[in-house]
Amino acid sequence: MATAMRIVLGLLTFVTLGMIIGALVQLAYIRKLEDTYGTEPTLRGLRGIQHGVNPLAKGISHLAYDKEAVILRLGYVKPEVVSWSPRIIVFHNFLSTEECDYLRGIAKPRLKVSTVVDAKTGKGMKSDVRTSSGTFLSPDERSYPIIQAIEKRISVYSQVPVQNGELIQVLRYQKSELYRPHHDYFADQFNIKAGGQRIATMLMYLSDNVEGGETYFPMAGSNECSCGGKTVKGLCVKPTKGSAVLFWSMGLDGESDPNSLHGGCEVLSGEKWSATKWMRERAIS
Ligand code: PD2
Ligand code: ZN
Repeated sequence: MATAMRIVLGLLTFVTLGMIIGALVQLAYIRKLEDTYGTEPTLRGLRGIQHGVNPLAKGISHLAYDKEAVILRLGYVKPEVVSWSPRIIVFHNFLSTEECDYLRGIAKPRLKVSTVVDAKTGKGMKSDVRTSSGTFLSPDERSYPIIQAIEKRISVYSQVPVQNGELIQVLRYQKSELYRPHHDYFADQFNIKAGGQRIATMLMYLSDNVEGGETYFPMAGSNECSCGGKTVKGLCVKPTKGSAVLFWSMGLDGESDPNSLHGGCEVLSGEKWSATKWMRERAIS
């Protein structure tokens, strides 16, 4: 009898220990997965999206376990070269919905009427060249994981190091607001002191349901397109939430490219939100 009891107790101990070890192994595995993605809500959100909605995810399910692939949105971002001279490329699905809403959310409480740079002083001044409202992200915000992911993505797809990028500027255009055609490169010496000339711009669209508000390149080809409801010659990129347009202010010859002239067409209805990353020749100290 005593022997039978000992056998039963031994078996019970064995089963209980097995269950405890199994649970610990499972916990460690979940922990490891969390570490791979980061534990921030953003990356968790990205993981969810990576698994679910996009049919491409079926063929690339292994990417959902690769942090780098999540940051770069591999399998989602779709590049489309729309012009070679000036050099313009549209990246469809560049930002997730969550990233767009996050950028708008942090910018909204501190929007101010946009300014243009005074060539003599380098200071911002109000102008009818640009009637939007906007704000720059702060240097501190650059350390947030979601912003770091966006900045890394911009640098990889543009091949311009993160350190050469200015702080992201978030813009809001309401009905009848616009940004008249201009060059992003500087015409003065003052502004190029730190980091040199602006060489490229990544413009990311953060909202949908906008009528008008296209980004317009008058020197890109001779097709016709609609800019703020008017038919114009050139290339117009529609603001679609999550997509981005990268254009180069510098030609392949290394000189500023006057054909990179571009503007933000008048918004006819809805609110257009965008985020701009200007990139320089060198690291900005
Ligand atoms: O928001 C735009 O569409 C736009 C158009 C032209 C933004 C800029 N330029 C810019 O930020 O340089
Ligand atoms: Zn511009």
